[in-house]
Amino acid sequence: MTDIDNGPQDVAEATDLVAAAGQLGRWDFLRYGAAAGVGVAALVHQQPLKRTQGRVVASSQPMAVSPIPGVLDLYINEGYLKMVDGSLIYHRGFGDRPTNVDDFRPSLAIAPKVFTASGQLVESRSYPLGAPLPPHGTPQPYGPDPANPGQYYIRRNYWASYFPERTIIAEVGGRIRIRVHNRLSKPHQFTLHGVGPGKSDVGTGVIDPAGTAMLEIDATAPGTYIYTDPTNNPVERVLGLFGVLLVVHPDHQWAVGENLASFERQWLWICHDVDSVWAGIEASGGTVDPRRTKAVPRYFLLNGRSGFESLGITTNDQLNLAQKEQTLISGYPRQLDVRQFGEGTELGTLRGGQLVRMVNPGIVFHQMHFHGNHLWTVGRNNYNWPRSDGFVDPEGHVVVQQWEDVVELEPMDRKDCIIPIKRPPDAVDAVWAARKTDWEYPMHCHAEPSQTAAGGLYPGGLVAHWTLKAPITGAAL
Ligand SMILES: [Cu+2]
Repeated sequence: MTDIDNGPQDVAEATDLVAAAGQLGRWDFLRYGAAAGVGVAALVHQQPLKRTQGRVVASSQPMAVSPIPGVLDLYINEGYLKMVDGSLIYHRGFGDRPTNVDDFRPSLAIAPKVFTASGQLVESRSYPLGAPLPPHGTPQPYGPDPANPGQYYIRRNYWASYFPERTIIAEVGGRIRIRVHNRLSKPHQFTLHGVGPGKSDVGTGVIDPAGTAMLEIDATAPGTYIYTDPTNNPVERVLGLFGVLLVVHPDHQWAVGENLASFERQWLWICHDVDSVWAGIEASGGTVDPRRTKAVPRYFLLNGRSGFESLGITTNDQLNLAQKEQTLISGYPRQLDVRQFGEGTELGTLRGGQLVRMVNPGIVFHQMHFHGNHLWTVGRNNYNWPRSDGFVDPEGHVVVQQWEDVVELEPMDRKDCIIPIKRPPDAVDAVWAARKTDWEYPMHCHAEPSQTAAGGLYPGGLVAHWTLKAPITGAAL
């Protein structure tokens, strides 16, 4: 049995969609920002309602469509996900393929995808495409740094980074083309927050049950963006309808942007929290009123994992490896001084750290606390913080690049931070010289409830760690 049913009706629909793509007059057609040179079009093509069975539209008839080259198909699905304590909790999500509520492995998040500047859509967990993959997620050094015992030169513009599920990467110059299929019984939407002119939201608008809509927008401004279903805000987002879009300039793949912080590799951390009461209301056909039923999240996830699963210490080697590749930061110690940030060496290597893009599509205020090294925060919500002449914004936040022990992450926040991967300041010479093993440091959230699962299981929540790698045996140190 296959998940994909290309019955005659589906083929007809796909043909219809392809035909429609060439004849926009048949579509409801919205255009934003043409004057600004930002080509944005939301194309909404409502299909007739399909046979309804119970509250799930077409539950016995998955609606897989024929792909259109360069177009990403997102299926709004529902299903149950196992939390860190074994509980099954109802979720919705933007999936890669149509699955039903009773599917053993529901598709509620997409494998990472890349829209290239040349117009291709490529499925890839790593980016830049074709760059060498860091073994176990750890970039290997160029060689020892003779002037700094125990430290290494790191490679500039070399290693790829791994990305978690839900990631969409778009290269500047390319076009983001997404076709969204609503397979559920209520209306939904797909919105890219802040990618439009003047950082406006761009979305499909309402997609009725069994409907399909197409969203197209040029990738123009590098940065980190959140996509969600804003319906009944924030309920659908909390139920799982969210993800992250990275827009990257193909000429600056190892930097936040031109003349901005360079990095060895990057990490995307997507925070999320799960309210099982809300999930239960929606699973039984109700609609959550977030003012009447106050949110009480009971599970807190980082890149879709919590607790021992997030830390990669399970009996599942594949899961553990994926956590090392995409979540658990690691690197070799290097000499780094943020006053000469991103400077090179005579060997063409980089004195720089690694970039952590922290993103919070959830509804909890997080306080991400790193042991070992502080982080150097370089921007928030695609506003690059200045290195001098800082200011205090209307909410009281200091806006200037700075060392942060705890990185505050409000709902819908995106923070860009450089983790320096350097010798910890409290490691005295004798300790540093005696170092033989990897040093692992916790990352936890100081909003303590987020460290639990199911209202008490500790530390079953949003946790991670980062690793300062041990000296390489045989290296000239
Ligand atoms: Cu701590």
